[in-house]
Amino acid sequence: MKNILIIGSTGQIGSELAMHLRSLYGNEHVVAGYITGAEPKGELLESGPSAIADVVNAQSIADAVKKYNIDTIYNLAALLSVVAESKPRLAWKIGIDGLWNILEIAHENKCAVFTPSSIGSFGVDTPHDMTPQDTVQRPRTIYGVSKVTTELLSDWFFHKYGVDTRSVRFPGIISYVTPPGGGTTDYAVDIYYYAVRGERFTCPIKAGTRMDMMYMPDALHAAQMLMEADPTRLKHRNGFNIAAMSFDPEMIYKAIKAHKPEFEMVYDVDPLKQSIAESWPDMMDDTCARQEWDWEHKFGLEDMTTDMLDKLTKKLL
Ligand code: AKB
Repeated sequence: MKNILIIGSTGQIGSELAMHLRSLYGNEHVVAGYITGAEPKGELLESGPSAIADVVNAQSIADAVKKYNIDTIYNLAALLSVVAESKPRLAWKIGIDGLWNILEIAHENKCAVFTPSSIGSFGVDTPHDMTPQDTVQRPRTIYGVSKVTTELLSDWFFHKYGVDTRSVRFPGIISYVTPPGGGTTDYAVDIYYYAVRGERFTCPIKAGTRMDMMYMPDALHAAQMLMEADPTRLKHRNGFNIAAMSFDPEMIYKAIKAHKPEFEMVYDVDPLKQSIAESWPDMMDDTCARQEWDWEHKFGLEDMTTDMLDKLTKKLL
């Protein structure tokens, strides 16, 4: 039986991944790791164990791993792209020094480790259309630099010490549960909140700027599927391109307007977000994930929009 530690369990992905994995492996087998000031609450707190697991405090992670006999770590600690640009040293400390701590503990305790990479690991020189699995990765953001390093360091621990490291390059993740904070793709979450509240949305990304996006249930499924994949089939490890949908602001606006004809969107482009968005793929080629571990997405823009509007209406109104 798996015993899982989720680092960053109160964040955007962590909070839902913890509940998803608890429903699959049993509540007592999934420990919600948190840092002081971001303690689990409500269902996450009540449904299973939780422990302090701060990536910059290696001892706290080692203690949680030993106490709960952990064999799998999902490492979701990171600053997102926009906020990382204003706090580059902190982004590195959490993303890379923190990852090093986790990988050493994983080596000592024979744990498998999932650490997400991102579309942010690509840059302006990368082919943007059907971005290949193996291609140029020369990002110019600190977020991107740390994601490329995440992939390489995870590979190194696998080749050097046999640590079972795996990762995916997540697109922008859209969910109605825990809002993201400080990302370039956040607009694609925010727009639904404005639509449901009946407010006009000001979009910080230019019309025509496409990025890969994914609905949260697919993202959770991808992480779990990859960690369960047969290792003998994996030609790649860190990190797999995974894709579900690609759209620009006009396309998501139209998808929402089909449900809410009165909804309005205007533009006030944020130069930092725009330059980051333009450096990222329009659409990744995820053939390797589909071939090596049978990755399949379920949600496209239309069905995600129907579900988001429905769930957010219940949540907000
Ligand atoms: C961000 O926008 O920073 C993240 C990402 C795509 O990695 N959502």
